[in-house]
Order: sequence, then C-alpha cells, then structure tokens
Amino acid sequence: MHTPNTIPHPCFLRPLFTSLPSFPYIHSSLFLPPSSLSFHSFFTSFLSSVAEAAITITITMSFSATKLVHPLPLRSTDNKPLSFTSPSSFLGSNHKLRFNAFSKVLPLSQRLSASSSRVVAVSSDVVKEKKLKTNSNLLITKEEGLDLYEDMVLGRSFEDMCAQMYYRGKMFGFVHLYNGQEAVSTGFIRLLKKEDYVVSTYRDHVHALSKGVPARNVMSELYGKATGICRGQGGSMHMFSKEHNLLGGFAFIGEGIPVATGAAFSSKYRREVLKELGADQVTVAFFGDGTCNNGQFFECLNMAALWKLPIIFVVENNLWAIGMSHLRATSDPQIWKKGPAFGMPGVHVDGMDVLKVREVAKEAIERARRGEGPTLVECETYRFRGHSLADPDELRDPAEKAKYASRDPITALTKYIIENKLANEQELKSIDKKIEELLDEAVEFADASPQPPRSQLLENVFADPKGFGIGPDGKYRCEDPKFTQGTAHV
Ligand SMILES: Cc1ncc(C[n+]2csc(CCOP(=O)(O)OP(=O)(O)O)c2C)c(N)n1
Ligand SMILES: [Mg+2]
Repeated sequence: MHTPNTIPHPCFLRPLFTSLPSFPYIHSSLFLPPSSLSFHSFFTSFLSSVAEAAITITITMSFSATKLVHPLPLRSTDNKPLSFTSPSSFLGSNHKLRFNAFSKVLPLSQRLSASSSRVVAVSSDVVKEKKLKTNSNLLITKEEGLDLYEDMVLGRSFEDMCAQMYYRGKMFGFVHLYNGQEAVSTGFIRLLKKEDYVVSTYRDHVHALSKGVPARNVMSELYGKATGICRGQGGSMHMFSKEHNLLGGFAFIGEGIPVATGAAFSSKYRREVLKELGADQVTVAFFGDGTCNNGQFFECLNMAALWKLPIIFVVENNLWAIGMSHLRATSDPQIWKKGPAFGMPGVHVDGMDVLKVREVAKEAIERARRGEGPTLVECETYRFRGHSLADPDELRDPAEKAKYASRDPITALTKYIIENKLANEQELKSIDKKIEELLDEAVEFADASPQPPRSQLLENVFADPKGFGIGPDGKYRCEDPKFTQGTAHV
C-alpha cells in the first residue's frame, strides 16, 4: 500500500516538533528530563490534576448497561451545576452538548490555574436544543435525509452481499462486517469534505463507502482482484484510497490512531508553519471500545490535546471486543470521560440515531476546522452480526441482541423521513432498488476482474523489493522466474 507523501510517519514526529517554536502549547519543559522540573512546578501540576480529577468525577452520566453510575449534576464554566433532564435508559441521549471554550493559547502557568475551572464534560442531546432554534422543527432537509438514507442502506446491503459472497468462497481470511453501526459512519463521514482524512479499523468497508469509494472497487478488493482499491493487495481489513483520503483499515487494533494523529498534525503543520491556508483538513479516526484499553489511544489523546490537533476520535462502542464484554474489560466503561481527563471535550451520543450522531459530528468537525482542537466522541452502538464472518455469535445474550435490533438505525431514519414527510415510501424504495442494482454490478465487476500478477506479491512488502538478495547466478533472486512462481529456493 502506498502512503501519501505529505503525511509524516509517526516516528518522525518528535524531531519535527523540536523545530516548531511557533507551535502553540509546546513548552520547553516538555523536552527536559523530569529531574529538571522544579518541585514547585511539579507540585502545582499535581494540585491541578487533583482539582481536575475532582471535576471529572462530578460529571458522570448514567450508564444504563452498568447500573453502576448514577447521574450527577454537571458543572458549567461559571461553576453552576447543570442538571439532567430525565436520564434515558440509553446512555447520553438526554444531555446538553457543551464544548470547552478554552481555546486561547495561554502560557503554561495560566493553563494550570485555569484548568481547575474549565468545563470539559459534555453530552449529546443537542437535537432538542437545535429543534427549538429552527422554525421547521426538522434537523435535516429532504436532500440530506435521502443522502443519509442512501448511504446507510448502501452500507447495510453491501455487507449483506459481502456475507453471501464470503460463504460462496469468493473471499478469504477474516471479514468483519459493520451491520448495525451504520449511523456512526454515515453521521460523521457524510459531513466531511473530500480532502478530510478518515482512518478506519479492520471493520472498514462501510467507512470506505461513506467516504465515496465506489462499491465495485471495495468489492473487488475483497475478492483480492487487481481492480480493487489496493489492487487486491489489502483485502478486507486494509481499505486504502489516496484519492479519497482514506488512510486505511488496520488489522492491529489501535494501529490507526497514531496514523490519524500524524495526519492531523500534518494539516496543522502545513497550515500554521508552512502557511498553506487551504490546509484545513479534519481527520476522523474510528476505533472500537476494546481498542480504548490500548496505550496508543492514550498517547494520541495526549498529543492531540497538547497541540490542539484538528482530529476527532470516534469510539464505536458496540459493547464487545470479540467475546469480551466492554464492562468486564475496562476500569471505567464511560469512555467519553477520558476526553476531559486529557483536556478535550468528551461526548457520549446514541450511536443508533444518525441524526444525533450527525449533530455531534457537525459541532466537533466545525470545532476542529476552526482550530479549536480535538474531540473524543463515544458512540454507543451495536453490531448485528458476529465479530467476524467466522464467528457463530453464540456468546451474546439473545435479549441484548433483540434490544438493539429494535433500535435499528435504518428503521429509525426511515420512520423519521416518512413521519416528517421528507419523502414517501416510493422514493425510498427506488433508492433501495438503485442500491440493489449497484451491488449486483459490483459483484459482476469483481467476478470478471483479473487476479493480480504474481510479480505484485513483492510490491510494498519490503522497502527494497530486491531485498531477497543476489542468487548464485549473480542475479537478483526476485528476478528469477521461479521466484514469482513460488518455486525458487531462497
Ligand atoms: C494489537 C492487537 N491486539 C489484539 C488483537 C486481536 N483483536 C482483534 S479484534 C479485537 C477486539 C477489538 O474490539 P473493539 O476495539 O471493541 O472493536 P470491534 O471489533 O468491536 O469493532 C482484538 C483484541 C489485534 N487485532 N491487535
Ligand atoms: Mg467493540
């Protein structure tokens, strides 16, 4: 796979930072060994952490699944408590979205003293608030509603078709489907510009589709064919498109988070240091709840907040990491709370409701674009199928599955569109038909496409494709025809 030239590899970031004197929030003490920090500054930062921890503790929300945490009042910037409207059985659907207005670049000492009074707790019931402000009482136009519907139906139908083709033996290896989680991909990605970056996981087909990659090239990639978006070299877990600024699916969990942080750093560097005014790309990194227990997540939250990077960390909390319940695997199941701990807003949103996701996404994207820094968004969602197509999905409680199935995000959007007369059933059916035809064509295209040549096997595997060395005949081993036939002795 190719990586865009403009994006620095994360390992280059540190030397780069040292050459950025004008960069906000870089303090010289950052580059000094801990022993050179005075006891006074250590003590001040310790006190401030304690104060911040106290604030964070006060901003808990009800997590219906755990029954451990009861809703407590939020604090506003002027320290007045914000009270909850009736807490929903679904986490986070009843609260007000509030971002930290801590956007001015302050010297470190002022940041430390100010940090004890800032509000970083947020929530997601911006929908009700927005309704009050608009005359139409609607959150979307007809055009937007149909775009959301089409994208979600495309995602769902693509995955169903993919399952069929997998069981017919058309693709190999692990294939992870996104059924049930469409509101997250659609809610965020349909608001992005083409130049914005998306970083995915191994559950990546639908992110690619939402970002505009043609379905036929995603399907062909799954078949391992030469016409796939990575010429058949990536497969299901490695969707990548330079053209669409889709920076990859990743098989290792958490692997995409530093890549996304690097992309966001690159945009900020180009804009603020190289003075490229057009470099206002926002990066959206998607990853799961299980991944949030991985160290790379914390390291990147820290860097993103420290340098106010234009990035949104989107947690697709589907409550499971393969067969491990989220509630058993993490010390605090409310992932959004980790945002405030690092000095960025943390938002929880109902990830089965595309309109709510979209409202939160809008605000976080605009905030990043304005240069106000990162946001952590936890979307509570659910996968309707097993972890991968190799998983018979016998471990999860049928009652839990039924509960989330009744909240199918596509059914909910359909209902909203029909009830609000944005479109009639006939119009929606014609979109369904269009997608059906598109997917039939995608499968035909993938079936008819050629396999990649064997010589492609070595491409992008070694930095030096001739890395197998020189054979006894004095020629590069990889040039021996037997090599690409897989029969050479090396
Ligand atoms: C670094 C690493 N460790 C372990 C694994 C094995 N693994 C594959 S998927 C997975 C669970 C991830 O769960 P989550 O982040 O919640 O994503 P979901 O599958 O639910 O979308 C694990 C542990 C891996 N792929 N990479
Ligand atoms: Mg998960």
